[in-house]
Amino acid sequence: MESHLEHRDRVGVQDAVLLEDYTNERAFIENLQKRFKENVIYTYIGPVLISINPYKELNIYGPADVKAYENKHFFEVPPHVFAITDTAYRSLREENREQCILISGESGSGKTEASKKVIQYIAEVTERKGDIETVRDKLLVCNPVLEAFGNAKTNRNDNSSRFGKFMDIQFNFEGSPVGGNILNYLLEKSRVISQAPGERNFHIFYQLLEGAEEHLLDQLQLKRDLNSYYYLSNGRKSQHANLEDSTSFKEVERALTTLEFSETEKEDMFHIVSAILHLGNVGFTEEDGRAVIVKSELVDDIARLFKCDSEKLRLSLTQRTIETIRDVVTTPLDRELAIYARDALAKAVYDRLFTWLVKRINSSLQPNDIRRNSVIGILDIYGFEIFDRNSFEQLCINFCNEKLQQLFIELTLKSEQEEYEKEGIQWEQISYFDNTIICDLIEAKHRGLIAFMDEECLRPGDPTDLTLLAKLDDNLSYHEHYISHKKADAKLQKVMGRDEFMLIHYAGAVTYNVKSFIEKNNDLLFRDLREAMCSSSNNIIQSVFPESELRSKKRPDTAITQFKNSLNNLMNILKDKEPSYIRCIKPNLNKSPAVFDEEIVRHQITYLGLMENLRVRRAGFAYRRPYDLFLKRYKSLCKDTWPHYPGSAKDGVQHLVCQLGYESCEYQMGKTKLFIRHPQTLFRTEDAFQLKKHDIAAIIQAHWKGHV
Ligand code: AOV
Ligand code: MG
Repeated sequence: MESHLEHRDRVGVQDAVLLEDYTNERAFIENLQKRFKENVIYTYIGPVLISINPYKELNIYGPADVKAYENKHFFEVPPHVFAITDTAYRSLREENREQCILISGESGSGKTEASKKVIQYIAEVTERKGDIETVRDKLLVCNPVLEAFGNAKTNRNDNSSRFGKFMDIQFNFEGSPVGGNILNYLLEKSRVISQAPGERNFHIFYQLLEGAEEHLLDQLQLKRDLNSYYYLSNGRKSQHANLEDSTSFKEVERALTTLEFSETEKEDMFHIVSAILHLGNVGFTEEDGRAVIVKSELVDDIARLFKCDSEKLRLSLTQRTIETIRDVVTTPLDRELAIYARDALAKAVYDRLFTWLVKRINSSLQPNDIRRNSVIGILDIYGFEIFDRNSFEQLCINFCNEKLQQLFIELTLKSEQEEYEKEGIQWEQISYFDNTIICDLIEAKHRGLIAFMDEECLRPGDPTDLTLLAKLDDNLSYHEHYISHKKADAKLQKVMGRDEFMLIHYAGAVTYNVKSFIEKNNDLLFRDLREAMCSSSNNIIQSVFPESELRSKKRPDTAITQFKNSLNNLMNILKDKEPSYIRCIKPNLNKSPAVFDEEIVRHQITYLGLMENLRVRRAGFAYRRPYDLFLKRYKSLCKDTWPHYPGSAKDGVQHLVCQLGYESCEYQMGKTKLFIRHPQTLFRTEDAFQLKKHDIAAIIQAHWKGHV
């Protein structure tokens, strides 16, 4: 049998707090690498789970694995996403504490996959009967639908989430799932009209073209040829569809059925998707400064698919009506503006369709019983992104990651401190990088980047992307995390464009190009287009383009302000819950299962603050166990406590640690828990326990042999 020590040599330690030199980054990475080589992708820092993307299917999520983690205490089993989930689920059931599982890491590191494992685990360990079975099935099929409409291939990840989601699973008092709810965050809708080289549009377009039955395609007037659609090809040769596109479409159709979408709803959805594809093919020429639609029949087809007034749609693509206090003025659009209007319509319709879809799924997940249920929320958002060219969308995505990092710092460090206080234990403060300074740079009232951006967007006159940049440069260059072109050193100036600014994020420096910032932030849809959509009799379009919107005179908040508000709401939701953390890391940039690129991993460890996390965890007491659990596990190591200790668990543990020869500086007795300073102490105890278990097993075996 492999000894505990030999095992440790081969697969490393399962909790980084057990590393002898916990300040040594090299040792920390080596430990992860050792484990990765052995296909062990999970490691802890105390209660935080680190997950390294294996980029291959591992046989660790089967029914036997679920069983192995069910109702087990965290430290009795190897690190796993199931262990994190089981702990959260038990805390919810037994202590009635609301939970959230926060998954972070950069694009392609495995967040979405981890979130699916969490749901899978919960689905498998809960009862299968009646309504609960139905809820369970529905929870499991939300993902394929959301991913079809909200995920796309990017250069970082073939299945990249282009929206954020916070999914609640609601449990009744017995701990059975009775419903769910999804909050969605800012979909990257610009992808509908164009994609960076090598990237794709949202999966659903390809799935529909590849996987739909002939009669559906006929009905939607679609051809099975990706290159026929400008929004999929951008004038280049289109990306090929994947083999999976067709299978995924079948899966989406089945999922919609499970979620109880009606035939009409499905039909309405696919009509909209198809109309958007056709819309991209509407071309314009220009006569006397007026845009003229090249193929007018195409607009008739689109109007048929949108079930809207064809003449209204045609006009809305070529003219613009502005209502002033005194009168109504209609002006023709030139070719450029007509293209802008067409694309704005495609983006708006897709974005609203996505929001409708989430709402519709939510209505299917609503629990029958409206009594107060407790929830486990799972947060899976788009990871931190640094592309060659970063735009408004990356600014929003990276801001979101800053907020999450801030929450991580607050909750892990704060909760650590609180626990010491609660248990009456002394500890020393550890310094760490607090990214609040960057969050403030972006979101502070009146003087943050968002405030200046909105000010410029809403300014009368003619704000442009460049006047916006000038305003940001003027007002923010003093800040150490904001680098303008002027402020940049000579080397940086060479690579930074004059239409760019740089933010030093917690995860690295990102250069943002301001092109289209104003347009994307204003997010306006000409009134004529909204009117055309309001004339639709497609139920979905009717519900997402209500007539009341036309009557409202109030200008909606800008895109980034809406996003900021929804993020701050989310932070408030999360703060009330007990958090668990999964920190995802990608081992290389090539999606390769065999390569552990130390530099790439080191970078992520740095910005995720994992070394600081480890130092904080170790600064005080690396290990802590409730008295009863510690006693239960190790009572066989002391004759006074074996098989039962007559007094309190705390006294029992005191006996036990004296017997084990713990020095007084090595541990402290808290109110409910034993705190152990150095992990080696616990190691010695665990080794002694393993030996004893082995001995006892041998004795029992010998005993039975003697009987045969
Ligand atoms: P992300 O959610 O973190 O990126 P994903 O969860 O989509 O990343 O993972 C990217 C890909 O890595 C998946 O499609 C799988 O091929 C592979 N992968 C990840 N985790 C595992 C695992 N546990 N086992 C096997 N393969 C895995 V983004 O959504 O881009 O930020 O916006
Ligand atoms: Mg994802």
